[in-house]
Amino acid sequence: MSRGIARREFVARALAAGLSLPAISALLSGCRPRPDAAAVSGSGPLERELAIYNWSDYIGETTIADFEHETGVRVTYDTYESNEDLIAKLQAGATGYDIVVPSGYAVRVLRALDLLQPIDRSVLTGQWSNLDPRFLGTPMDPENQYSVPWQWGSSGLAIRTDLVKSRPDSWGVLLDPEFRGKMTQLDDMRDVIGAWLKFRGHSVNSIDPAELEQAKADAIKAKRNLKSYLSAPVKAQLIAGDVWIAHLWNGDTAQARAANPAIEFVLPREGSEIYLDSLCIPRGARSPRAAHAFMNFILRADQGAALSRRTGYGSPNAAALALDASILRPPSAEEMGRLEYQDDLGAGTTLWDRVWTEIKAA
Ligand code: SPD
Repeated sequence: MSRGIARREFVARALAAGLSLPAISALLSGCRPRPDAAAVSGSGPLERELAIYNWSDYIGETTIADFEHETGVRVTYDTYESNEDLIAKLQAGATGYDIVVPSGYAVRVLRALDLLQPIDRSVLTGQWSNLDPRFLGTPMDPENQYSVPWQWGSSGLAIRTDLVKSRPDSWGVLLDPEFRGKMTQLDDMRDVIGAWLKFRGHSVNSIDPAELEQAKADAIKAKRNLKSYLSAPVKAQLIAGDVWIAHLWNGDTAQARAANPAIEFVLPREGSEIYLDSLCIPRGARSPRAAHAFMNFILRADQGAALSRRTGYGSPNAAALALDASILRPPSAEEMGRLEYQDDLGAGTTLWDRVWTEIKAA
């Protein structure tokens, strides 16, 4: 673990010094030529097992069973609750996974840490054209050498509208003692500090010390009103009425709303983050061909549609959207104007880690 943190610190400093990602990767690998520097071939007989590590509540109802049935590959499936959990696990040397699902900025971090391997696009061509070009070639992976778009989403406020009559539309409601003990925020450094930065009109990627100090003060003030920091598992408490207002992702809110229609998602007027989570193959994956087969499988219109129907998140698969009108549509131009993609914080990571530690300890 300490080796992993040292690598991350090294990458942060090297980025701050202006080194490129390939140069940093070469330094990290001791300039030895990597045996797997090129994409691992995705063609050939499939391995018998596939290990997937994904966010919780982020898979179609029958996605895994359908894939196993069609391919004969047996899937093992583990979940996590934040990009930082995923990064820490891979940094600590976890090698058992063939597919992971980081958000855009985390793809960049994992690439800089040399923890991903390139994908073999030559085996994905049949379904690749299903993807909406808006979700391809993002700054996080301009050539999509490492990532296949999975789902997009945003964070905001999930509100029990039957219990909260005032229709709040600002992050500032979390500072209101009227709802003390009935509110939560995500257990996620980027999302919590990002929300408080937005509240003050700043970027979710700010590394300005004064702006971060203000975000910390707001977060600590709000913390007095919070029941806890809780991510996807907060849904059960919203449904039960133990939590009235939760800082939550839109898709998880839609899942809760399916059980209780009084739960509504509000995108705060000050703005928020938007993210694209993608399928990636970690270095050392034991089943790269099965991983590519899974990528191909999910690029199908029917499977892409079934995925979004269950998760409530947006699909980057245009063919899936054409198939099912009930799937979440991309944000409107007005909403997009209030949304911002998270980016790798580079040299600012250390400062953010410290601010988050201080918020948690307050
Ligand atoms: N339950 C699925 C949640 C997926 C969230 N992904 C990205 C969050 C980025 N802040």
